[in-house]
Amino acid sequence: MFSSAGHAGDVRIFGLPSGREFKRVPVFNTDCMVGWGITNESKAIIGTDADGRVKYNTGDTHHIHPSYTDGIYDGRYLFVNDKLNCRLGRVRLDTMECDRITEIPNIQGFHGTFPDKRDPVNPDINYTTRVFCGSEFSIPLPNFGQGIDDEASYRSLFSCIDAETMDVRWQVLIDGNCELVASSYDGKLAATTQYNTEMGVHYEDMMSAEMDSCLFFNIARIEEAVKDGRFTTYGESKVPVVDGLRDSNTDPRTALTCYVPIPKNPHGVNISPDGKYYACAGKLSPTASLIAHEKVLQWFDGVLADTRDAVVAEPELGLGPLHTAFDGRGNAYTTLFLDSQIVKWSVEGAIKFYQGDKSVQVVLDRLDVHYQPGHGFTSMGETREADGKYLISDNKFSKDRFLPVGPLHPETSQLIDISGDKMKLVHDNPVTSEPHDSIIIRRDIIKTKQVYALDQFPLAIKNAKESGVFREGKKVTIKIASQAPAFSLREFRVKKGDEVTIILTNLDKIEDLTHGFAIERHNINFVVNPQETKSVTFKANKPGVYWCYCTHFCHALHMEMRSRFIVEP
Ligand code: RUQ
Ligand code: CUA
Ligand code: CA
Repeated sequence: MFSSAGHAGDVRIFGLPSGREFKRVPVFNTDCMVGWGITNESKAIIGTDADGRVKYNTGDTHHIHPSYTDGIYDGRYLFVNDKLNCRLGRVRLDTMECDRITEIPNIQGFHGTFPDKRDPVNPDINYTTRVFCGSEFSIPLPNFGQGIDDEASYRSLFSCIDAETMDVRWQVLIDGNCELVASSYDGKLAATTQYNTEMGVHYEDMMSAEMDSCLFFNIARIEEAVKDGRFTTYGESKVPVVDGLRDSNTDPRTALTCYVPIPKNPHGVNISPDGKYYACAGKLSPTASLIAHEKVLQWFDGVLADTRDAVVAEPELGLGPLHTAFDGRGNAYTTLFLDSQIVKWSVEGAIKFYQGDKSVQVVLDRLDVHYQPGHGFTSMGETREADGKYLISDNKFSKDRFLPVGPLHPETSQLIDISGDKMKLVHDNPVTSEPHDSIIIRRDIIKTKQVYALDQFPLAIKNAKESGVFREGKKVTIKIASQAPAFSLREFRVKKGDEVTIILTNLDKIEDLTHGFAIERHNINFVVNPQETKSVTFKANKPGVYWCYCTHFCHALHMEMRSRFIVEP
């Protein structure tokens, strides 16, 4: 299970069904355990300001989704959003490390995100090449201080990022905002729920309407429009922005967007594993709205007159529906935040009921969870191979459930067996705040590298004999190797005022033999895994002797694994 860790800014990896946490992968946070935000290599990924400082060292990760091939996770990448600083991060699944971060222009509140599953026109591209990103908060465009009081002109954009280059490909100007995002299995559509079709700037305004929308994007047409030059740009951004506003898209046969009305301040949108339906949870409405993919396509073909007719069911489920998951056997599981429940319902049953057959049983089971679930998700549930084994309810509150640990409580992750007719709670465990959203991947899909290759790193030294102190004016480069239980240099000297770059290569080849490197009173702390190379750059300002030591327990002589860093006055 891979979780986005909310405002902790990282990604977490858990084993199932135990719920044991294996690893945290820093992405938008600073992590002194591995040196994320400290080493030059991680800073280059995170992005730096003109002074070489990390531009943002906080983040808020809400959603995490892997790349797909043929509608199934392919083990290449995980994509994770940062709502706080509008960035998309990418984690490589072979090393489980973040390798790219892209900041998206023209938006605030980047919330929902979802990779596409195939190309809408080219049948050979049956894998993820785009990542869709919704923006929840509307702002003046461009946002340079003009138009602050012209609240009616605030806008949100829907963005598309290239999954490989991580460049922002295009954006769509829309009415309303974006909440959660989903992508279709045929690659033709992306969807986003909208809770603020009122385009309110004030809290009350956002809840004034009985109906909001699920908004659909016609990907092929949007990319045609970009190719034909039918776009604008804002401010310094070069990203093409096409017009997806309601009034500009009234002719279905040319429309880029389709607004399907649903009640009220909807939250999650999740597509069923057969690719047929989008389930939108009503949040302020006790319903889920089921929208048929085929019907939305019919509207774009000019065959379906009224967009509301794309809704094929709207079962009443309970209070505060947030997210829906599927078991691959025709059942849906919706989290009810206010009722603290998971409700299991039949998709076909709900459709029949909506068509007028009031004898069908729509709701099949309810299970209390503890307490207030946000996301619920099933094993392989967001793929064509939803296996119907497990559902996890990630609950926002644990209250009295665990040993008290002070005012900040852990949250509760509850494992539910969904293989039978009735849901069965089989395990629960505390989780450090805040696992926001997660996905469960079958373990045979994930193939990791356990040891790096030395030549992956251009700065690597191949041999301890290459280590030394190399001076160029006031710039000093120190090349060191670590090999248990010693660093290749016992001491290294620089002068006050030097700009020092330390390049450390771990020459140990054995799996799991990680070394750390920290310098007393210099705020430097990072690890190098077997055959890995990392570097740090800093100013030597304080004359004196400073011990550098290995922080990662590596050997019986781990304590002795240290060197002197000497700054001469
Ligand atoms: S949203 S708890 Cu940020 Cu994932 Cu629904
Ligand atoms: Cu090397 Cu501890
Ligand atoms: Ca609303």
